Amino acid sequence: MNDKQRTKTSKFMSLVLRHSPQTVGITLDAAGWIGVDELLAAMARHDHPITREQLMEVVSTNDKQRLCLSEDGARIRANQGHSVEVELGYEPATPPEMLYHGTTMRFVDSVLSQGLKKMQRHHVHLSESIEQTMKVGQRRGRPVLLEIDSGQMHRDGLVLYRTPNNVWLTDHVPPHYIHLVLDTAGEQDAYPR
Ligand code: HQG
Repeated sequence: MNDKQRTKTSKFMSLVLRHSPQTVGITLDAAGWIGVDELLAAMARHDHPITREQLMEVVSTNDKQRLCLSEDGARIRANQGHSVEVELGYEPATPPEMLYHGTTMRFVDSVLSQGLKKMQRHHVHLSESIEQTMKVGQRRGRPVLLEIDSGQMHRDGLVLYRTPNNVWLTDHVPPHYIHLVLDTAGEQDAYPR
C-alpha cells in the first residue's frame, strides 16, 4: 500500500472500530474487540477488501497507534476514542504531574468555567506531549494549550487511565486543575488566527 491507501484504510478502520461498526455490518464485543477474520470478511463485503498483511501494516504503521491486536493476534480493537458503548478495561494509573490538552480559543471560556468534558467521546483525552497536543488543538482552528494539574487530580482521588498508546483518559477535569498557556515561547505565532 502507498501512504494514501494506508491512511484511507486506517481512517476507515478507525471509523468502524470506534464509531460505526454497523457500516460493515459487525458488532463489537463489550470491550470493543472484533475477530480479525470477521473484520476482514465484513470489509470485503462492503467494498473495502484488504488482506491480512495490509491490516497488520495499518496497525503497525499508524502514526498514533490507534489500533491494537490482542496478544494472540486473533482480535483487533481501537485503543481509545470510541463513541460506541465499550468498556476498555484499563486500570487506573498514576499520571505525571502535568498533562496537556489542546483546544481552540472559542471553547476556552466554556472549558475554564465548566471544566473539560468528554463531549461525544467516552473520556476526556490528555497527552504528555505538547507537540501532539498542539496538533490536536489545530484540528479546530488556532490551537490553545491547556496545562492540567494531573498529579493533583490524582492525589485528590480523581481517576486517570493510560492507554497502550500513551493517551491519558479521565471523566472530567474540573476548572481549578486547568491553566491556559498563552503564547508559549511564541509557538502559537506559527498558527495564524
Ligand atoms: C472541547 C483525536 C466547550 C475539547 C485527537 C475538544 C485527539 C469543550 C472538543 C483525540 C469543553 C471535543 C481527542 C467544554 C471539552 N466546553 N468545549 N466544557 N470540554 N471541550 O474530538 O480532545 O485522531 O472529542 O477541548 O487527535 O479534541 O481520533 O476531543 O476541542 O487525540 O485518534 O470539545 O481525538 O485523535 O473534541 O480529541 P474531541 P479532542 P484521533
